[in-house]
Amino acid sequence: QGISSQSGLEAVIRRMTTEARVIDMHTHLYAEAFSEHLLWGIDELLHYHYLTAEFFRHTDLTYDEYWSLDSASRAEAVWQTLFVDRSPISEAASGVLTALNRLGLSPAQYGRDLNAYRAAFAAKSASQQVSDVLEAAKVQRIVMTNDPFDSKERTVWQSGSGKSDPRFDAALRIDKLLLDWPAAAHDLRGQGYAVEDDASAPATLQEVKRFLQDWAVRMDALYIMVSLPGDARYAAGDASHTLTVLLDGAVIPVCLKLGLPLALMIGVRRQVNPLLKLAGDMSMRSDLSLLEGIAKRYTNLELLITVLARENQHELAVLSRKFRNITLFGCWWFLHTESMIRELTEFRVELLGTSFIPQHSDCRVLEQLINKWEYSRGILADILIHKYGRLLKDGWELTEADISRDVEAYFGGTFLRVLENAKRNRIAAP
Ligand code: REL
Ligand code: ZN
Repeated sequence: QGISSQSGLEAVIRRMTTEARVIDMHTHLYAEAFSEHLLWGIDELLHYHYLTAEFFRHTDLTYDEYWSLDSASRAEAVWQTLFVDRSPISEAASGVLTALNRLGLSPAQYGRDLNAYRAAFAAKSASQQVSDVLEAAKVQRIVMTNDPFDSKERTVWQSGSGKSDPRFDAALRIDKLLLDWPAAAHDLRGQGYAVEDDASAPATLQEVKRFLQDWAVRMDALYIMVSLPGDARYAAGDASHTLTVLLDGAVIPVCLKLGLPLALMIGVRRQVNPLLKLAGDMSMRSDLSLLEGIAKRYTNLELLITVLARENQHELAVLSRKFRNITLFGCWWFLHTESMIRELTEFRVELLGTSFIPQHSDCRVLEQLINKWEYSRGILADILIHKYGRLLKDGWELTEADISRDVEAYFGGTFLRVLENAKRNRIAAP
């Protein structure tokens, strides 16, 4: 159906962006089979690490006092400090209210009594909540973060129940392998892989490949992922540089052999304040020559890339124009705020059209899917209304089918295409 007016255009874009069923290509959510890995409910929402950091800006508690509290008392402390004693206007705090409201727990009705919300959550089972939240957030598939160095997670995979819920896909996460080789080597030996301390030994690289391949296949992983500090380097030809040796000698060959993209999340500075635990990580500017070096050398390797520093965003969008094997994704972590999503998405559309993945949620608590996706849909809609509006003004005939195709690409199609490209590029590797 043709679209002839700006108001008609606006209505179509709002409807389509609101209704599109999303593939969330990076989260820290888990299927029920992973039991305690799946975080959900009001208490988890409240002591999410984004809110922990905000809580400490106000509380008089010491770090030790807070960490010695049990989960329920932490949630109460955060609720009192950020929601009762002050207004929850930060992105992370207001998001909790959006999620509650969309789940039918309107603060207008439930007020400021935490126990009222708790009572409503207590009536739910995990499996019911997974279904209800996916429905409310209109998310069709979720990609987990699956760590073969986590012994509890390994047990789930080894028991064969890791793939029991088709709504959850796996991603093989290998931070420990690439960033802490001595500890990873120790772990690998424990898992039956004969690796030496010298990562560059050919027999060791062979075993690392076997490890990666075993896990990627067991998990049926959609991609292999690592998050890197901003100063990580790619030092082609330097046999003493462990990160490069492992990438060239094991990780990238396995990606190419199995037809899997390599996902790099670049620009995290871990544990700037260790007293904050999980909330203690920070962003840092990245040297994107690592990405350039890899993209240039491995033209058949599909790269899914996000960077954490605002300062690197424009550069990454431009670099993506230079390498068809780079697909930029998401507004990560401290960039997952209304103003940053707007800024980043606008110039990404301008520089990359529909050839990028505007958002992933990075949720750690199930219900966050609702608020994180709602904001992103709305902002993308605002931007598209403006961009398509220009086309309309210039006489370009637009149909609902055009818009539906593009919206689908943004909410999952482009990601699936990257997966297909990677499969097509598969090469016979030793
Ligand atoms: O996957 C990652 O490395 C990060 O997204 C996480 O470490 C981070 O804590 C996450 O909660 C951010 O949104
Ligand atoms: Zn993450």
